[in-house]
This record gives sequence, structure tokens and C-alpha cells, in this order.
Amino acid sequence: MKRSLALFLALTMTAGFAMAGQITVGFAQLGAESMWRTANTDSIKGEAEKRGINLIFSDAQQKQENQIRAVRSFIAQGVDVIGLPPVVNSGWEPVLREAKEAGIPVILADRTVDTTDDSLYVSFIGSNFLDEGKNAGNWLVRELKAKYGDVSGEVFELVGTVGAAPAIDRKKGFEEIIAAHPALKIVKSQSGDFTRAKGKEVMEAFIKSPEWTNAKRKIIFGHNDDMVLGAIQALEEAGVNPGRECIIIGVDGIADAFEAIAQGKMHCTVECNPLIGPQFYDMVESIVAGKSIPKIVYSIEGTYDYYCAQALLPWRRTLY
Ligand code: GZL
Repeated sequence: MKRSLALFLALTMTAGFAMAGQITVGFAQLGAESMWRTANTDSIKGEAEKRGINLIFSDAQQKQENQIRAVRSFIAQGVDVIGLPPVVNSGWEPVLREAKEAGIPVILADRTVDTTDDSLYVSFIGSNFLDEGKNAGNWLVRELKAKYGDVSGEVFELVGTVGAAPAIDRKKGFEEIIAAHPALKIVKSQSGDFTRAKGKEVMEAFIKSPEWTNAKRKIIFGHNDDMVLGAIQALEEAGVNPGRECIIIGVDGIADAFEAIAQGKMHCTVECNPLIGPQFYDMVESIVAGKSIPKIVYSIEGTYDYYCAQALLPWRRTLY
């Protein structure tokens, strides 16, 4: 094995050593880009420990080539099951074929892949991102009708990682809902890569644009809460009062978003449940026991706005 690959594996792998009869799972986590991802990692690691599962965990720092390298390493180690949250939805068929040929089942955990051959993975567990985009759109339409009596405004969209399933489908779902309201339109759309830092940078550029100056009703829709929280920082530094001068919607439902809503700086967050560890390992144990599992397992999720965020904040802090 090349020195660089050996060094990479040593640096990013937290490898366990399986006892006889113990299940070994290789999980190629995509990164640590957001509070959502941190909570997701805690759920995957914590549940493995609770169940006595030998977990080999790697962090790809949001690079597809690192994830592919980690999957190849899990195949070489002969793990029982591979968990993969693909950072983008294309370019996976070759390595998924290698896992299939090695007889190692793959569960897509959190994000999906574009493939015509769905025998390359056993199942997908995660959220319905299209519904999350629709939930954001529907909340906005209801809010505009209730508050202003008309559905109009200029949307500034903070897009997630380019090519990632949640970014593609949240956008698609949101656009599907607002398409019925011609006076409500997306006037600027740019990727903040799901991070707080880049969300701030993109909002700083939006604020300098003519679309922002000419906007009659400034609406910000972020594909995750971390980018929205970065954008709120940019707004406040530019002397804009986010809660009063804008309508701001995020996705994930992280506690910091509940906090921002409770402080009147944000208006709504659409939940995306990161705590899929228990469901994921139920699927792993079923596969190892030779039982069949559904091709798609969706997480249970809600939508939280300024009516409930304050009251629910203490509960949310206990989750992540
Ligand atoms: C969604 C997940 C997304 C979150 C972001 O299931 O893939 O990735 O919405 C995270 O916070 O970066």
C-alpha cells in the first residue's frame, strides 16, 4: 500500500478490532461541515458503541476521492456492511460495483446516488429532501399570506454543496411550491457549500448586489441552518436587522437555529433528522441476519417556526 494511502488511512480511520461474532461496519462519513453533520456522526458512533458493533469510521473532509478511498479500504478489510453518505450524487458506480463483487452490502446513509443500477446498494436511509424544500416553500407562502395578504417577494437562495442530493432536491421542492406564485421569485442563488463561513461570504456578496438594493421584500432561503446563521452574521455586520428587514428560512432544525428564531433573528427551520444511528444499525443487523429490508427508509421530521422555537429550545439542546 502506497505510503500516502497508508498515512491517509492512519490519520482518518478510527479502526476497531472485531471479536469473534462481532459485526464490523465501515462508515465513510463525508465531513464535519455543519452542526447537522456533527450530530449525525455522534449518532453513528454512539449507537455502534451502545450495540457493541465494531465501527471503522473515516472523515472525508467533503472530498469524494477520500470517500471512495475509504470504501476501497473497507472492502480490503472485509467489513460486514458499508455505510456511505455520498458527498455528491454522481461518480459512485465503479466503487459500488467493487463492493458488490466483494459481496459487501452498502447502505446509503443520509444522501443518495444517481445510478440506473439500484442493485449496487441495499437501501437508502435518510430524509426526503424534496419534501423538505416543499415544506420550506409552503411555510413561506402561508407566512406571506398571513402577514402581508399577498404572496410576493425576492428570494436570495443559499444553495448547499453543488451536486449534492439535498441541495438539488431542496431547491427543486422549494421551486415547485413558489412556481404557483409569479410575484415570489428567486433573484439570486449561490452555493455556500453547507458551511457557516461560506454562507456568510455569499450573503456579503448578495448584500452588494442590485437585486438586494431593489428588493421590496427580502427573503432568504438557505438549504441548511449553518449557511443561514453565517448569512445572519453578514446581515448584522452590514447594519441590517435580519428579523425585522427580512424573512429567513433554513433547513436542519439545529439548536442554534432554534436559538436564532427565539432571538427574533430567523423565522423558520425545516427539520432534517441527523439522528439516524438507531435505524441505520437496525438495517445493518437485519442484513447480517439475512433478513430483507426496504429499499428506502425515510426519517420522521417536522417544521419549527417562531410560534414554538422558544418553548422547544431546551428540548432541542438535549438532542444536538
Ligand atoms: C442532509 C445533509 C445535509 C445537511 C447539512 O441530510 O446531507 O448535509 O442539511 C449537511 O447541514 O451539511
